[in-house]
Amino acid sequence: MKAVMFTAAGLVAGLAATGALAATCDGAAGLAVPGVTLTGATPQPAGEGLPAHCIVTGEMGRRTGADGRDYALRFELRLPDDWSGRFLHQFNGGNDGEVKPALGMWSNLPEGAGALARGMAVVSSDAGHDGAANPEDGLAGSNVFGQDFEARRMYGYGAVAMLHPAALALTEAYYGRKPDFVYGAGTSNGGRHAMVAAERMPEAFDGLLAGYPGFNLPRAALQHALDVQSFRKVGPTLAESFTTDELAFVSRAIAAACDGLDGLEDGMVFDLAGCQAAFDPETMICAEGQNSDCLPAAKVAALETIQAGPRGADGKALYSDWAWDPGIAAGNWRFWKLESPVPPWEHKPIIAVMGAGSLAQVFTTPPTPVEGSPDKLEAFLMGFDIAAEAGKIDAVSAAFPESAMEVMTPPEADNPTLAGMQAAGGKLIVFHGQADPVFSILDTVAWYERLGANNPASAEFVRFYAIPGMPHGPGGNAADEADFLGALMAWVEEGRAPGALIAKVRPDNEEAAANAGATRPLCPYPGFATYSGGDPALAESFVCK
Ligand SMILES: [Ca+2]
Repeated sequence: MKAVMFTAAGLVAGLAATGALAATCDGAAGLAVPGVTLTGATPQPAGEGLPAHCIVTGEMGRRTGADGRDYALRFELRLPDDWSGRFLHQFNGGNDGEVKPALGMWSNLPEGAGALARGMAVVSSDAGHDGAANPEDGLAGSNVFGQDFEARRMYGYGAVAMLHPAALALTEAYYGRKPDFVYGAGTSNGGRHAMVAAERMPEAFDGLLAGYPGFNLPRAALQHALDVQSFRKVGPTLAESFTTDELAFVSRAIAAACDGLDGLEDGMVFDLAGCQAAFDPETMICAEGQNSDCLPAAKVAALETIQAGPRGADGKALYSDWAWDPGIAAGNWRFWKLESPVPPWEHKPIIAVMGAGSLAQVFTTPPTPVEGSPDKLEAFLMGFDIAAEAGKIDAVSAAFPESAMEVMTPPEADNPTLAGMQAAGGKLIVFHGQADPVFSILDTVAWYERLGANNPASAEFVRFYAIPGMPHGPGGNAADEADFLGALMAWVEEGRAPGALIAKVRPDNEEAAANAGATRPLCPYPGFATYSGGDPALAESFVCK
């Protein structure tokens, strides 16, 4: 049987003078790739900054799970009429479970810098489960798939491995030739997918982009239990444990100790390492009789416990510690730590239980079925004995032959070499917000430093950028918009290794209003931007130190 059939006559209209290959959607639904069932092919006219393209939809691997639920990997592949010859696998965030539009666009990228807008073919999938399926049993909805091992495995690494060759075969069949360059990119859980792919599928990608990656996701989920248990010691509810004003005070205290370390008091702390040494949280404790611009000792202690990260019975870190950064005042930080809406209760007063369903049902073995109501989810986290139960993220059973850590993380996450990627000639760019409340930038720093120690040549194919003030994704008082994808393309295609990238304060970011319009260099870690004189709004007034 032929692996790829090219069925539609006239599909390929011909090569344009530029080298771009033109094609149309006619007949795309007739493309045949083993294991793929196509469900549609819809032409999309040019508009909203996107070129005319064809949306091919389909699914793979339909099956009934061990839990009796139906599973399939659903995807969409967007194929521009004027194809640049590039392909991008879009890795999605959260719990997956949804075929996000295959635009290859993330809000850190400047307008027009997304993959489809650049003429790339882009594929996106739900990673093998339907998160919208509302289970009638009342269990935490988007995490229910975690009770089926194969669905966990697909979410962890199986879906990318299954879809990637099939999507490439469809792309080749559509255009009549293979892509010149193959990319993969994502943020959060999608950044995790990228880092997993760098180790598990190093030959499949010429370039990978990992934004604020949750590459130790099960460990990071332990933090949710620590957060809830610590916050509830200082408040009757999570949302009341710290007020917006109190977190703004913490932000000011951090800035007072750290902002000037980079030579300019602009609310952005570029000297990440210097700040961790310079800031003493206990200076925030109210003196006797003081009741403003300070915090009660118990609240400072709660923050210190949270920032230290979860610990085992032996006192050793189970995940990572967390960076002090003024971005702690960002709305996104509060959203993730203190006021997460949980569908379908998004209109109710809100509690932070975002990670509860995942820790219960996806990241521990055996899974613990938890009802999806906010109080049940919070109760699960309150009752989770971190020191005693953390081992469940490494546990296996007959029904779960690989642990959550094995399924979710890059195999060498604790001791990376990226030797496979090095041999294959791939490139990897990682970026992470210093105030990320979901995945600690210090975990990414530790990973990067270990990589550099294990494999000094990694400097030739891996770059890491820390973004001051940025929480989990764009936001905060941050210059968080930069063309990471363009930098990756220049590295892969022209051999131009990325140095400082110019980042912009996004005009719609009200939290960065004080720096509206400003640009800053993002320096390859461990370098950081330092003010060297001149207009403080301009990146050229900074050098990488
Ligand atoms: Ca500064």
